[in-house]
Amino acid sequence: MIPHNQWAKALHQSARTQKPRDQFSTQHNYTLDDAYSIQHALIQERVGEGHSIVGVKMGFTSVAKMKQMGVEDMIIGQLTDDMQITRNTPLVRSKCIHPRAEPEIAFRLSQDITSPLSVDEALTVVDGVASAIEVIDSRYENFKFSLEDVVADNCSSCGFALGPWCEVPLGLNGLDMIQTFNNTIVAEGTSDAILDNPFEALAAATRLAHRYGLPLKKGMIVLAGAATAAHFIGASENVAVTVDGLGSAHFEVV
Ligand code: OOG
Ligand code: MG
Repeated sequence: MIPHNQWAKALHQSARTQKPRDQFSTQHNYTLDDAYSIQHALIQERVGEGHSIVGVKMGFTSVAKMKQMGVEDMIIGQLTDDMQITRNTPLVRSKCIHPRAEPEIAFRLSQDITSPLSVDEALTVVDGVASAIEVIDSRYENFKFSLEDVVADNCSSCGFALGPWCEVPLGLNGLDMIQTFNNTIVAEGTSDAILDNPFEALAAATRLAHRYGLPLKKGMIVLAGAATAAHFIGASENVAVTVDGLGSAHFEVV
């Protein structure tokens, strides 16, 4: 029997004390269903602190990310309100272990979603699209994990910043995505890197959310997954992501 709650508390403690821990998979065999149960308990730790769930994030939707992390399946994690990085709430480097930033696209849901959607259907349940930066910060030593380990750890979620919400375009193909640290380019890619079409990531999010019982409600955010490999964040950096036609997301590291 895998002690889901105990592992969730351990992961939460690692995040709150900035102390990375050993992977569970090196000592134990556990399933993806176990991993999503642990993730659920981990999110309940945050909810217990007074935070609320504001969306989901897809992971490993690009070949660049799968290669960087040595993992080959799509995953889904959850976003809580305290993860949002804004002008007034910058990323505090000392509250992270080994944070990395990656360029993403965000969707805002126009309605509650209760069943898996096709790509064509997914296009109709969104009322805003934005450039986004995701900050990931694995709670495992050296950012090393199995598929189950990373799912249990809420897919390395740490923070996210959004650009301005834009009207939903007819398509999101062929958009250049550029990430800079202090105005120097650190990663460049295109939106096609995200499953050939970022709306595919949204459709996949509806499938995985349904499969694992994650809420998708009107007004929630869906991050489509990074278009390029992620980059380590140092001290005092200004991080920005620009997506062609969608403007920029940015934040300060303090
Ligand atoms: C897991 C999270 C992956 C993405 O955009 O592909 C992810 C990790 O790389 O630690 O967020
Ligand atoms: Mg990501």
